[in-house]
This record gives sequence, structure tokens and C-alpha cells, in this order.
Amino acid sequence: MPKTNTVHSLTLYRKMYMTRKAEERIQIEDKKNEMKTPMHMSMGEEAISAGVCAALNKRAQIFSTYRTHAVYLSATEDLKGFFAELYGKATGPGGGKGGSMHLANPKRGVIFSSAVVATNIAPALGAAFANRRLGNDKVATTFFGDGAVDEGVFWESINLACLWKLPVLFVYEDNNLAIHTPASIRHSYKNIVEIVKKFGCPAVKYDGTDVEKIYQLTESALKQLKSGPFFMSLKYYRYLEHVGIGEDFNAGYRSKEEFLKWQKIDPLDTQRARLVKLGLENTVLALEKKVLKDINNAVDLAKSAPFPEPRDLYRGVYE
Ligand SMILES: Cc1ncc(C[n+]2csc(CCOP(=O)(O)OP(=O)(O)O)c2C)c(N)n1
Ligand SMILES: [Mg+2]
Repeated sequence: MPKTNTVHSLTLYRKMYMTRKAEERIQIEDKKNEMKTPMHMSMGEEAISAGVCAALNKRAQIFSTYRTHAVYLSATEDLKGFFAELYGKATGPGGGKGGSMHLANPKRGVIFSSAVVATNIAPALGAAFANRRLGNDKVATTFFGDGAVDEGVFWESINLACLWKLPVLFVYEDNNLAIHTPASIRHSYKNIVEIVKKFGCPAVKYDGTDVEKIYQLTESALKQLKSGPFFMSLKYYRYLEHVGIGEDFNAGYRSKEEFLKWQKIDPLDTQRARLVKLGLENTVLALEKKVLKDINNAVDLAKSAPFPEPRDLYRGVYE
């Protein structure tokens, strides 16, 4: 593998490792009840965010759901801001008022995150329209789940994006669940990709656990955006409960066996094995050590940072 590709493969792994370990740290810290924010964890979906965000790089202009952790860290690698925001501190990118569901940092490519399902789709069209007029190189990208396509705004957005040939990247994160409800009793169709194609939008269905493949897919999608939107459907398995830091295999809507099957193709394990095969084990170990140190540092800093001032209550809300 050429050197540039090696560096790039390590970057993909770093983004995923950072997300997974930051969330494992959340699982420890959250029990202390100092982070007053509902957690929608990303475990299982790291390859999607890392692959797409690495390909977007500085061109990222992301509109995210409330399941923000992987997207935010993959786009920004900003552990300090991440933990500060979770602890509700003034040093967070949302001034401590956004929390886990509203992680955003427009200067670093994450425009906003919304807790209201599907509200982060249509604004990406507006951004794409503006980008085209301004002639800049930004890529309006919306990440959304299989629950979001149950809303009319998704279909209106696909329609308009195709009609106006807007350069929007649609990233459909398919975990087959809207909270506890499987797609089979929500969708009257089996294959969304085939429907989206009928609007005239190039669309592909892909494995959402292989970060290298997702990176390559995004790179090829970026080349096609000049002629209109691109839709990618990426299948993954949500490891944890819908909201919260724990497992929920005793809730009765899915089985632990299913989880164990998906764990065999865990995105981090796949990429790590690849890097080790390339003779990079020591580099990987050093990378992991550095990320863990950065997480410790970010948590310490967040804990000791000040809360926002009462006079800043409305700052950043309407301005
Ligand atoms: C407009 C709206 N309707 C309902 C809800 C309640 N709700 C929160 S998450 C969710 C499921 C969304 O599933 P999906 O889009 O697949 O995302 P995932 O949680 O699987 O990542 C629902 C229905 C909401 N937040 N907003
Ligand atoms: Mg879902």
C-alpha cells in the first residue's frame, strides 16, 4: 500500500477509535450524573461517520441528527469541545447549552444537529443551493436514519434536490430501527434505493461497517455531485439502547444473538486488523495511546471549566 494510503487508513481508524473510546468514557462518567444530557450513542455506526467525514474533509457542511457523537468527532476530532458540551460548560461549541443532541460547530463543518427527526434534511438543500450560487467547494451533507424517511419532508427533499439538481449528499444510516420499531412494520417498500433512483438520483446500498469502502464510495459520490444529489444507504447495527448508555437486549424487540453476529464485523476490528496486516501495529498502539491521553485531558478540562453565565442564556439561540 502506498504511503499516502497508509496515512489515510490510520486517519480513518483514529476517527473511529476516538469515537468508540470517548463513548466508553461516557459510559463510565455518565453514572456520576454530572452530564445532564440525554445520550444517543453511536456505537456500531463509527465507520459511516469516519468514512464520509474523512472524504469530505474541509469541504464538510454537515446537517446531523441527535445521534451526533460519531459525526461530530469524525468531522472535527475536537475532543475538548465535545466533552465540554456534554458537561454543559461554557467552553463547549454550543456554549454548554446544546448537549449531546445539539453538538455543532459550523466553523469546523458541523452546521447543526437536530433532535426533531428529519428536520436536518431540507436545510441541506438550501445550503446546496447557496453553495452552487456562490461557487464554493462546500458539500452540503445530511445524515439521517431509516426513521426519518417515514416523514414527508424526506420525499419532498429528494424530489426537489433531483428536480433542481442540487449538490446534496444524502447519507441514510440504516439500523432498521426507529426507537424499537423495525422498518418491516413502517415501510411498505423493501428497497429505498430503487425508489430514490426513480427520482433520477444516483443511489447505492452499501455495507456500513467497512470504513475504507465508505470512504471510497464518498469520494466517488463527490465527483458526481456537480450533476445533482447522491444518495447512499449504509446498513449498520446499533449496539446500545436508543437513548442511554446501556444495552437493551432484554427489552424484547431484538436479540443478543443478532448483536453478537454483527460484532464479528465490528468496524474498528476490521480496520485495525487491516492495519496490523500492513505491519503497522506499533503505529496503531501509539495512536491509541495518544487518543486515550487526549480523552483524559478533555474530560479533566471539561470538568474544571465554568458553566455558562445566566446572562448568556439567550446568546447563540436567536443570533
Ligand atoms: C418529528 C419527530 N417525531 C418523533 C420523534 C421521536 N423520535 C425520536 S428518535 C425517533 C426514531 C428515529 O429513528 P431513526 O431516524 O432511524 O434514527 P436512529 O435513532 O435509528 O438513529 C423518533 C420517532 C422526534 N424526535 N421527532
Ligand atoms: Mg434507525
